[in-house]
Amino acid sequence: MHHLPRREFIGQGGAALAALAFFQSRVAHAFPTRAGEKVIKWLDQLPPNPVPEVIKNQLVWEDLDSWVTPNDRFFSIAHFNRPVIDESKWKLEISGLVNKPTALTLADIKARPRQEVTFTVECSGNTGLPFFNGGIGNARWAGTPLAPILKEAGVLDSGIEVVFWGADKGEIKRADDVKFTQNFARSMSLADAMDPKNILCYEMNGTPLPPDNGFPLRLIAPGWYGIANAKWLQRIDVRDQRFENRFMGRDYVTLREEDHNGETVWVETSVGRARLKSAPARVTHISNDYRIVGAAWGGPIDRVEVKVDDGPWMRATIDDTDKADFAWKMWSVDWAKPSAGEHTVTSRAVSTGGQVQPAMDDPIIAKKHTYWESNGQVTRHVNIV
Ligand SMILES: Nc1nc2c(c(=O)[nH]1)N[C@H]1C(S)=C(S)[C@@H](COP(=O)(O)O)O[C@H]1N2
Ligand SMILES: [Mo]
Repeated sequence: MHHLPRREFIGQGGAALAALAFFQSRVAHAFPTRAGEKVIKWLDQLPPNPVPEVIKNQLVWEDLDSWVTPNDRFFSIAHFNRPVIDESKWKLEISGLVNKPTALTLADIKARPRQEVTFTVECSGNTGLPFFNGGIGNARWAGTPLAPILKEAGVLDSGIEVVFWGADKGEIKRADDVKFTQNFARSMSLADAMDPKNILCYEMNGTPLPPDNGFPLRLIAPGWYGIANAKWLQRIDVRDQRFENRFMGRDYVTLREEDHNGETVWVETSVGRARLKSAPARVTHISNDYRIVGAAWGGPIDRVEVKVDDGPWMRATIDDTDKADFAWKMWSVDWAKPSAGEHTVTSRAVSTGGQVQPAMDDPIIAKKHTYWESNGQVTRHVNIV
């Protein structure tokens, strides 16, 4: 069932091949590597993953050598099962508060206008848990815009919320002990759902979506944390109330202590848009020439600064070959004559609006009591011999 797009691709002949060559050359050029360099493993390697069915294929930062993450190296998260969907039996239902409820086949969706976006997806739990720092990847996603589909279905005036239902399901046990089976779902306000950047996505880096990444169809919502990008879509449901299931109102809820006029206010919010972040990816060297390479994402990046131990912040060079608003930027900084022994490496991103990625002891991180939205500065440990 995965043949059709490939045939279409070949059918487009020379233009497609030229596009592929361009794509590959961009991938090759968009990463700060040096011929003959050696990569030094971080000392702080992750402990074993206690939830191997939920989190698969974490990015190994030291292996990061391309701007686009190849599909076979892309992480995946499944909170329930990992459905294997038969495309010939599958349809996307548009239901709820719409004038014309419909069901679209994959062919219907592929016949609609194509839109692509290079977008870095990060799980909002990434770097918030000791066994999880590779919940991130950058891919070129292709699909069709969501907004015209909702428009054509005719959202009623009472519709304020759009729920994206997946085919995966599992057992829910609430704090009040009520138990039931429920499909994965995430929602957005109608205004957020209508953003022209949102696509119903069927392609990842030029191939049909891999099963683990949502085949046959997923939402791609550029600028949002991973959880919003619902996979294995089977129904889009318009409603007249805010939707508060597990993944909107219980999990993926951030709890923070905020200050309001000198008083502490505890606030719970549903995880939404991505936050400004960066991380060191790896330290490389050619004999005594050391370099720190990393990535920055989650907002329009103005600059990245890097600190070794308690030294001064050093300005990194940003690789600007690839202009994509929602994709990570690679950066590098030369590390002159590190002394032998253990060192820490920390990075921070600064947005074009002057926002600085918070330190771990910044109140916005230090007074956060859940692991979601962990965009605090990432510190890695390295031993120089
Ligand atoms: N249907 C469904 N969609 C889902 C999930 C899921 O468990 N089921 N996990 C979400 C989470 S938590 C993340 S971080 C992203 C990860 O996308 P990926 O698995 O393609 O990397 O998918 C999101 N979409
Ligand atoms: Mo996630």
